[in-house]
Amino acid sequence: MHQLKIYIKGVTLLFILLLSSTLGYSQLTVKIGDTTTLSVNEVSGETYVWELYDLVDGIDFAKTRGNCPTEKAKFLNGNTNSFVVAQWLKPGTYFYKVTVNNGCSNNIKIGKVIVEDANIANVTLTKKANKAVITAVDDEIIYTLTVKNLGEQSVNSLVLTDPLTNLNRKIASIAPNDSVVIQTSYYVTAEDLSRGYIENIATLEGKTIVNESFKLIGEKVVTVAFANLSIYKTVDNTQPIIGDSVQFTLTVINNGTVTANKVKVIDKIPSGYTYINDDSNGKYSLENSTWEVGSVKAGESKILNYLLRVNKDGNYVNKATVTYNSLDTDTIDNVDIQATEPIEPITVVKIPEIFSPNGDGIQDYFKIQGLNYFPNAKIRIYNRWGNLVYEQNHYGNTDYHGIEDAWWNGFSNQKYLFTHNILPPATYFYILELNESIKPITGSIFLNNNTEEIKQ
Ligand SMILES: [Ca+2]
Ligand SMILES: [Ca+2]
Repeated sequence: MHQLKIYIKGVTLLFILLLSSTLGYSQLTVKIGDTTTLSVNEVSGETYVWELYDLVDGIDFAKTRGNCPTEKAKFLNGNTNSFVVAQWLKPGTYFYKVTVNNGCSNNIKIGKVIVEDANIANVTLTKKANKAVITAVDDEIIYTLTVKNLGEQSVNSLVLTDPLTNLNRKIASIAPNDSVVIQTSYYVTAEDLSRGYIENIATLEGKTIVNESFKLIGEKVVTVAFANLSIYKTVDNTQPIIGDSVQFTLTVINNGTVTANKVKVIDKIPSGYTYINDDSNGKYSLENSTWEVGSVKAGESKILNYLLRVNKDGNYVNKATVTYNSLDTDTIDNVDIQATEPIEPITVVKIPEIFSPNGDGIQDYFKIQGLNYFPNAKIRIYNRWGNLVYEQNHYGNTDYHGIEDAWWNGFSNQKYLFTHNILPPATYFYILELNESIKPITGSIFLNNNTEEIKQ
């Protein structure tokens, strides 16, 4: 027979306990969520009944059945063995009692358990996106979801859902101070672009070790931004000579705040020109009339030069349009037009009818105005009997021949006619080829050494 005093909430209770010498009194301090194995020595033929109490004021343990609700504390694997596993679900002071029956009499043992509060459900869910801004349909956003257990107990039966990315992931358990990282991705749609943002909400649902449900929201908003491309088209000569070449220059500029990807310029060469070459290293496709520019960062510009021959007729208005794989904030500047007004060669080439190679500084050479447009011009000059007296490639090209020798000075340069004298005054006949694509110009030039007779 033992007398035991147990102090609860300042009230002294006196119990008369009937205990065998093998059973003793004990006191435990545990944390909420903990499980505790309780046991007595097992003796063959004995039966055991364990009970839990949370209200003990004035009760007689020997006569009162366990009164603890299961939401506060419970046995996990039954209560009729020599050992049991108790789980403590709410803070407070509890008692357990085991009644041992040896076939003749009951012996009971009482124990006290103080359950302290603990941080059991400190779970966080964070969501990050690999980009803050998306710019185009099919952009991929990778979301990283991190679930952390900052509490002191495991959390269990977690379900993480992220409807936008079709994520539905079960996580069995996360131990204290542990975390789980899950990545999920999403491809941008046209609807997202027109909305201007993408809001992605993930939800984490789970249970604490004491079976309390919790729910967390992880949110991430990605905004939409568009590039602003513009194109400028220039030409090095707005009044080219037919048959000559002109260089067009395309400049694409991104005036937006984000990179434009898959930038393309459509530039169909109109019928008034024939393509010669370009400096894009193959990025301009004549067949598709397309310059594949690629990516253009904010503030960046890309340039293409291409050379065209001016045809005798056709459309000389040359248009270029720039696009990329998303919307442009301002499409007015995405098109530019550049035209030329080609000139007939004959209108720039002015051929005199007379020259006087007498060294007086006036009309001493057979100079042809406008030949600077035709650096590859060829001339052949014949006398009245059809004999070739002078022939020159790059005629009038002072860069090629120098000032002295660029023009005919009245001497023959044909060996069989070579003399130290100027050819006799007469009418000579020329054939002038400006370039390969223009019909040769024929005419006559009067060589006159008599200054008096030269009329301006
Ligand atoms: Ca634009
Ligand atoms: Ca002269």
